[in-house]
Amino acid sequence: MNITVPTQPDLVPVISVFDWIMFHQHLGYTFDWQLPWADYKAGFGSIDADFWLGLEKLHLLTSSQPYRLRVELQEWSTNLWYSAEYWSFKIGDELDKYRLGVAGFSGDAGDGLMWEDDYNGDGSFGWYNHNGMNFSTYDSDNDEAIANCASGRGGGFWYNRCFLACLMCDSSSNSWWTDEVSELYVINSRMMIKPQ
Ligand SMILES: [Ca+2]
Repeated sequence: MNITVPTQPDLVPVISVFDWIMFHQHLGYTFDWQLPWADYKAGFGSIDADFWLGLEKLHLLTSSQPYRLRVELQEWSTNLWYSAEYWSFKIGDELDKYRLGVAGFSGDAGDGLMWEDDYNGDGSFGWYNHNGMNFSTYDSDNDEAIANCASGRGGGFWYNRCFLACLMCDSSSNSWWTDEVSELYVINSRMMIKPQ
């Protein structure tokens, strides 16, 4: 199907499933997600393979009306699929480094994007909370760490200091870790949005 993105002249081809518009697809570990800011902004890949719709389109869509987020993940060792949904999903503009805003979690994958706990047991509360984080790429460091989180992980994401979830990373970092479910190493994933 094709969708209209506010202020954009051309129809945008996407895959939709039950009115969920797929904006991310990560299949296996062959695609190189280590791409620059300009590519994550504009989008890349193919809708029937590894795919990223683009941060600017996500911003324009999610600022035009309220959207939900659905994340589907396949764990590499068990091949089991898990899902996470957020009732609210909004992406800021480029001046705000396409900041991630999610709320209202449900699903059996666990809440990988809003991690508030002290994962290391050393007072590092909130270091891995992706909600409210800027987007970062290897050439645009907007994360909360001294180093550039994207440089060593193989792709862009809404890194904090740095991450327990990344769905655009290489095989060693592509993951969705939560405190509700055991650590998921992700081989295949999709992210989708749908109007509320
Ligand atoms: Ca940094």
